[in-house]
Amino acid sequence: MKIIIVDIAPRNIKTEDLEARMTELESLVSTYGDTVVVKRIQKRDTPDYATYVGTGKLEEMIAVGEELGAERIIIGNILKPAQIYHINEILRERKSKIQAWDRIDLILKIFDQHAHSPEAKLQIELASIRHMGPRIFGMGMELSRQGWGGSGAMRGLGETNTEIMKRHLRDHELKIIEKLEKYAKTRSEHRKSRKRKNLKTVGIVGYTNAGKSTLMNTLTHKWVLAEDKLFATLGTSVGKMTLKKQESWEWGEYRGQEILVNDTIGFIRDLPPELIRAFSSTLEDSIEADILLHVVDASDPKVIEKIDIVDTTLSNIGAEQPRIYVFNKIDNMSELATLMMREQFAELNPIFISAVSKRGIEELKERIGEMMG
Ligand SMILES: Nc1nc2c(ncn2[C@@H]2O[C@H](COP(=O)(O)OP(=O)(O)OP(=O)(O)O)[C@@H](O)[C@H]2O)c(=O)[nH]1
Ligand SMILES: [Mg+2]
Repeated sequence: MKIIIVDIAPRNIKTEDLEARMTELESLVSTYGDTVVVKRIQKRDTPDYATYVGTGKLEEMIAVGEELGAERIIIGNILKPAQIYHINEILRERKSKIQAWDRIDLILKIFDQHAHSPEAKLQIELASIRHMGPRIFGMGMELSRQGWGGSGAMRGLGETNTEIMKRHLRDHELKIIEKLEKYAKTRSEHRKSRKRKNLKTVGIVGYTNAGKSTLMNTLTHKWVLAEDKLFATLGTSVGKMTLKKQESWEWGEYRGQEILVNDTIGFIRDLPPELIRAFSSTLEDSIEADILLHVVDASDPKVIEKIDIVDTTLSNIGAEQPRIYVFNKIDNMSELATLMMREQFAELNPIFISAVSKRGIEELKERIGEMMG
């Protein structure tokens, strides 16, 4: 499908930041299997109250998009319910076949496309209800404000329908939460039983596309899907790794120790907290791991920002255990660039690896062994 993407940016934004944001939005679009045909950024410091992007700009883009056969316009941020409503109104009035999504709609669709387990599907359904719900309530307000449905008795009808829809959504949400709680319970029982067996666990976390699943495969010789897509992983998978037998007596008691490794969903900037919370049972496995490997794509120009987003998300979901910063994809970088990064990020004490070429993997395993000890 052909897509229009549009966003606004403050007038003083750095060009590289702007490019990184648009590139990420484009990657999301192509991950979903679509193609960007029109791409625009409007420089303005505050979003338009009614349509986020200025209405004139919006109409102009829609016209260009229509000529090119676009079928969807995606706004690169989370919109207020009234804004998405107004944009869709404009499209309806034009009898356009274009449909409007915001960035969260797109992320949820990708989640949906990649979710395989019943648990992941439920989590996405919950997240969608939380994202879409306010739009329905917002629309109800809009309807009654504009006096749609006539006057008197009919006016009340619009509001009553909203009430019914609200209640229906809430009931549905509760049912999903109940089902998810069962999965969460099973997970917690599994964790307890692992604890009884004294099995230690490592959780792999990081920004989407950092190479978490590739690292999981390298460490555990498992075959988890790893690909150049955002949110390739949505569920969790567990594998076992064995720490190499070491001559060193210092951590000799962990000789040949088996450790469980957990791979899970990645993070991305600007995810609303209620959406992250929908994935809590999946994320709990990581939160409860003995240590975390925070995988970073070291070859990414936005590395600092992405580390910060992941660390902030982790602290928001209550993950506090010791972590190892794993700077991945060094095969993509020059020796000099890696050396400079070592200095720049010295206080994080990172380990530099390539999950693909397997450079640095032994050092990583040693560090894991030391930390488990
Ligand atoms: N050059 C290079 N590419 C890598 C390395 N590790 C992973 N990749 C590539 O990066 C892309 C993403 O890898 P994944 O392992 O799927 O990343 P992920 O963090 O699990 O991503 P999501 O599950 O989508 O959040 C794939 O195309 C990998 O082949 C590495 O060490 N070097
Ligand atoms: Mg993955």
